Amino acid sequence: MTALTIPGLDQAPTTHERLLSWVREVAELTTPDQVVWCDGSQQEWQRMTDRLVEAGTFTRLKQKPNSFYAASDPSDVARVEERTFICSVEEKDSGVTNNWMDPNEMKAIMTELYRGCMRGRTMYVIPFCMGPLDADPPRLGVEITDSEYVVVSMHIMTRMGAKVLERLDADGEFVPALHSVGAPLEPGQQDVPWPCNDIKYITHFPEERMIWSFGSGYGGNALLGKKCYSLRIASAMARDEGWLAEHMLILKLISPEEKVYYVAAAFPSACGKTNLAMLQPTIPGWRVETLGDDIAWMRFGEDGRLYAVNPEAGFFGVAPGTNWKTNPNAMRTIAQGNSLFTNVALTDDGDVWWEEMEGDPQHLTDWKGRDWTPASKEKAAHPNSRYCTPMSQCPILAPEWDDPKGVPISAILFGGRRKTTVPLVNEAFDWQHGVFMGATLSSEKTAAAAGKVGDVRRDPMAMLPFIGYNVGDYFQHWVNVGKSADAAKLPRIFYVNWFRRGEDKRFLWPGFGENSRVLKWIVDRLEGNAAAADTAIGRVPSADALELSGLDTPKADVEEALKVDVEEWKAEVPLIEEWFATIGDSLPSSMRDELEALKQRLGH
Ligand code: SAT
Ligand code: MN
Repeated sequence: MTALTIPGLDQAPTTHERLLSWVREVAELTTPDQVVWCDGSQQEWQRMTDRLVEAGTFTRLKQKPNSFYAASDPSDVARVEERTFICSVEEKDSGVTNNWMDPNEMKAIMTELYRGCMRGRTMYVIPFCMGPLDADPPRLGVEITDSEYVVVSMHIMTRMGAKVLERLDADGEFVPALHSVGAPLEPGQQDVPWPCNDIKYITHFPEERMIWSFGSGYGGNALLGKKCYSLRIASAMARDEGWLAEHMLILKLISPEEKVYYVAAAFPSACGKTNLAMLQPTIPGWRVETLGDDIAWMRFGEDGRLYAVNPEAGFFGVAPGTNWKTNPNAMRTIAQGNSLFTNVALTDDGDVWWEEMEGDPQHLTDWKGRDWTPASKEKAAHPNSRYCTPMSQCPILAPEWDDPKGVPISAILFGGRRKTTVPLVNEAFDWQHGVFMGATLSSEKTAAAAGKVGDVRRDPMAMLPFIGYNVGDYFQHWVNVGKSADAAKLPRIFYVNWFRRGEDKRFLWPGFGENSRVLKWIVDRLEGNAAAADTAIGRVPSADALELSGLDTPKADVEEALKVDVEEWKAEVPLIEEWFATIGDSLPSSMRDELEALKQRLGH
């Protein structure tokens, strides 16, 4: 009875039966005041942003057109990994890297949380598509949310609205993604600028290809097309269908001879992924164009090569540290406006600021709404504050970024943040050895994360919080992908470390635009034009094999950055053994073989 009285519910611009019945079921459970079907139009953006300004969630920026500042609840600033679940039917299919609960048990708990949770709010239905709309098949989803912040963020980060519904009517399949901030309003109750709930669940049902999220408004917890769909659910789809869904940037490198190479690269957070995606080469004649900064879906093409598409349509980048020196192209992208900024600081003249940005502000409003001056002890912007900006505004966007075919990947890079042991660049002997490199990817914890700073943790393929199934099966899938292909057509795999330090703790390699020198060596390798020495851990260049002209760094430092120290690597072996032991029986035997082979080569 109640459902029939919810305004908007019956004004669905679709006849898709499964969608209609799911929307009705959710509306009956969550009892919103009204239902709105999102069309993705400019008018909708206008309406939503006006409403968010009125609610106090958004502050309109005076210095950037059509752009807004938002401050979250101080408790709702990041992904909540301990509240993130992979509810596969069998626990073993979730694996040691994920939290698991029986799907029926989880549904019972969350159904009670969802009951009446949209009271006093509007329920939005957002049809969206990850990746190009004319892909075959298009990867469609529908997010139901009670957050206007989510609606406008999805406008930027995904293809969404009426055009998606058209495809949906024709193709049928979609991933249902239910989201609520979990903050119902009693009649007459004043809303807060950032509604959320202390109880949070970010839940995935991989067999059903379904996502349920409750209690948080933050990006990765609430924009369900991103990590939830495009990595956790998509990795399970990819396993079943023989492709890869990875936490990788996609860049296009153009040589002075106008030869084009596409590179995909995986790094854990705070290791410069967005900066590398938009790199400005320091070596003359080389250019970089961007196709994506966070996620790559890779499928074999008819020619047997691995082709990548970026499922997203926007950048959701970490703001602090981004400036005209570290990432001029990100700065140019946001300067055009049409962007959202969350948990950064606000300047007195109505612009945004964050740590390490140019300028020397004497007074700001910090992300918690307090006065900030250079004497303040706390940072003005939260370390995980974000800009959300359309990719189409990126001045170095590759024109083929929206091509449903994707781009053929020539090299895959893995990397982490290591002070010692791991050389600047190192090429795998073959695909399986490259999978081993990815499977043992390691990075030091940064000050932003919990735990002892500098502690090395394994982050396989930089996917630790994003693998939607058992990590051992995931490694096996990577090995299988290599076996199913023509080895000569597979991307070559490299491991990079921009963060190695010398005796006095200084960085041995300058990073940023200078990383183009490493990219050049990599494509020279592909062309058979660059030397490398076989070491115990892989193929490593000497300093002479790198283009170093014009580099300020002393050659001795570069040599140090490239060094493979057998004693350091012998000390690394037990750490890898410990990591593999946690995976247990599902670890593929090929990964044990690779570890044994490494030990042999080290004379261990
Ligand atoms: O999860 S998000 O995509 O919002 C950001 C991140 O933590 O990588
Ligand atoms: Mn990411």
